[in-house]
Amino acid sequence: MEHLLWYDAPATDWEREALPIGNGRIGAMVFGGIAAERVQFTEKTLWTGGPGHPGYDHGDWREPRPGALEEVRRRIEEEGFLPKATVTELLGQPKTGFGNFQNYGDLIIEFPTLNTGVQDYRRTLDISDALAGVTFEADGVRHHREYFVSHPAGVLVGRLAVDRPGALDCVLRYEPGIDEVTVTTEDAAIVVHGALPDNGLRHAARIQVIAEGGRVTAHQGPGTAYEGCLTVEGADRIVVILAAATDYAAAYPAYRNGIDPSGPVADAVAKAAATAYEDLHAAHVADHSALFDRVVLNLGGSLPEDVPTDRLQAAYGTPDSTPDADRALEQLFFDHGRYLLIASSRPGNLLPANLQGVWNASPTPPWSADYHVNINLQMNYWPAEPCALGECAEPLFDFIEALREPGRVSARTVFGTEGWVVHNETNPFGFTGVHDWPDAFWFPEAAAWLCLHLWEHYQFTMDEDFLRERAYPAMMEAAEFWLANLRRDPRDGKLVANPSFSPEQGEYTAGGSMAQQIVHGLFDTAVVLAGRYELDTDRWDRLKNACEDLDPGLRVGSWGQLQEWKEDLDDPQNQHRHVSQMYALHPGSAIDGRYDEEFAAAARTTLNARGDGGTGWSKAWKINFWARLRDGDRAHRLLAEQLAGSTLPNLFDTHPPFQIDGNFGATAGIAEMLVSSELGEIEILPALPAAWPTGSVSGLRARGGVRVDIAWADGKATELSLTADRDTTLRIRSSLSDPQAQTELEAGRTLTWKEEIK
Ligand code: FUC
Repeated sequence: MEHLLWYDAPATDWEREALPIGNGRIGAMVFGGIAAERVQFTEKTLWTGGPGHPGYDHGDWREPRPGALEEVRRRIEEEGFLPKATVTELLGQPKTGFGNFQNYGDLIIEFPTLNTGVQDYRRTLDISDALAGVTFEADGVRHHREYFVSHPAGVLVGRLAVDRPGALDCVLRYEPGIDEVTVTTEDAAIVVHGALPDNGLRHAARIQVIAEGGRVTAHQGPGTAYEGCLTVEGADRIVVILAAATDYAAAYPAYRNGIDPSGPVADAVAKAAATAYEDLHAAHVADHSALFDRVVLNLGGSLPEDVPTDRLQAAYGTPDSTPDADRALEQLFFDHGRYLLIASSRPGNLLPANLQGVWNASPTPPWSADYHVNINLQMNYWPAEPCALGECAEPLFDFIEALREPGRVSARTVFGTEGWVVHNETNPFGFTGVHDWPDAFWFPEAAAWLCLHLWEHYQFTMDEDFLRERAYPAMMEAAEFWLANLRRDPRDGKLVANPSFSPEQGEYTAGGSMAQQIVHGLFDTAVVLAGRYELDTDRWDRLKNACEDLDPGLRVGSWGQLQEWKEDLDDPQNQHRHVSQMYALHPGSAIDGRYDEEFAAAARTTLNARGDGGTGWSKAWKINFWARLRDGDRAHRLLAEQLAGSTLPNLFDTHPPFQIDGNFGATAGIAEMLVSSELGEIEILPALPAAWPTGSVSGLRARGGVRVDIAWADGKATELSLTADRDTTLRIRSSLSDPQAQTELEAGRTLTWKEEIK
């Protein structure tokens, strides 16, 4: 029950009501319609744009622009800043062939005889088993439908059953979400294939029906009443298997694997169709719950049995709710974020979770449902490590790897230097260059920021092979880019990024705070790694020297704020959603919310000025900020703002529109309120709000490769257990342990502290 989203009516609205299922690659939204079921689906690599689209250029300058970058740099040095429009004209160019994530289409299941006497309707999503369900009674017959997308089997599976033998009659058809699709039938399957007109990406899908009792007929066209449909008559139950794939490959420059996807799709369907439904089901549930069950959170609430999730969410924080129900919804929201990550990002996926995870019903979704890397893609992966879902971040690591080659070309073309780069947003086809939207296109710091996710993975797992083989090369190449591109600031001789642009704010300057903080974070880590691997002492020296001369991007301004720019230009009235100068507090760690009093105070001033509003993802970020500032009540207030004002009835985060980063950011924020693990110290309940006096959490992960289990009552920890993967020594900050002592943890052995019973 505590992991159940449920509703008492079918969904009519894709964004607000339909319920998401997915295996990271195939995403589907279940509507639960009575006389017409709609299962809208897509495949993560089904994208327009890229090679195949005429004139695709990766965002790299089509013509050389000798002196353009130098002119921008020089004028910023001379004039202090340059207007957005000027820089865009000098350095930007219109996007060509960036593309959009596509909607593959709908599986529609019509029930011609089903339209009267419906009662007892329920539509559910069990996030602990990753099962969507629909049950109701019609004309005395009980209907039960169940859907999941299996990661082990690589297919979507549906089972539709009735409790009166032979009472199931339906028509299944496919409605394309893309153009120029060929739809035929064979045996008991709808067979779909084609190539996107935009870029020639080949795609294939297959929908097979296996009936128990009754008869399945595959209708051929053209001209027949059910052209391209499957009809089922007099069945007891049917199982539907759906597979989809494209010939996309995450490999520059062709981005195609050369394999007709119809073959693999037919194989996957045949294999699943030869497996008993119960076995598919059991393998799916085991696979999902092995990840989902790693973390168990209890905030002391319980879901009221008779209140559906949409009403629970609508009542949240109002007199129509109760503290008990509010706590239960907060807990559900945390778990739902973990569910969404498992459903939208699994190892081997070729692409990470995009702005909508793996769910999309439009040929032109907002922001293309792309990979914005000025915060959004990074936020998607904030919960991965603390919530023990490190392997769900594999597609992100693969994506970073795949960006290096095109990113190298962009570094050479736009900057004339070594290293790799990616700007404000990217696509599956290595769009690492620039475009020309003045408010947001220039953000070469994104590569460095992405690399810090590799470092985070190491910190949480202490996986030395990963660090040496995957993190180190990508980070060093990003560091090379910055070694070649930092400029000495004539104002004070420090090294700065020039031009730099604080996401969606102001004009172009040199040494904007976020740029400096990100590069600083990268260099700090790169120095340690270069020293450790001793592969290149020259580079080590250059990095050490640059680190010393680098402007850290941390300044307190005239009204006590954390400055967004090197000059004191901040407007106290600015309430914009991007609070980029706070990177050092979160996700960076240059500002420690406990010890760096001056900067922590400035961060508070800035956050107070920006206010508690914003888009969904902005509120989610602010939960994390306040957690790092050790203000649990304020973090909780932001969570409440997000749940009440930026959450849809199906619990999708809304920017608006639906944007999944806010779901992930909030889940990460809740974890951050419960366990912090920066600077070699694990702090227990660093930002516990008064609203959560009693509770427990188990299975959260801390840096150093440590599992953390906590129980608390009256706002204080009553029991704490730590289990390290490897021998390690840490400082533990909790009311149960001596904060000054270093604690030795032995690999695999659990150390437990308990409140003394007086
Ligand atoms: C950034 C944000 C917008 C939106 C977009 C996808 O540019 O400023 O709010 O989240 O990414």
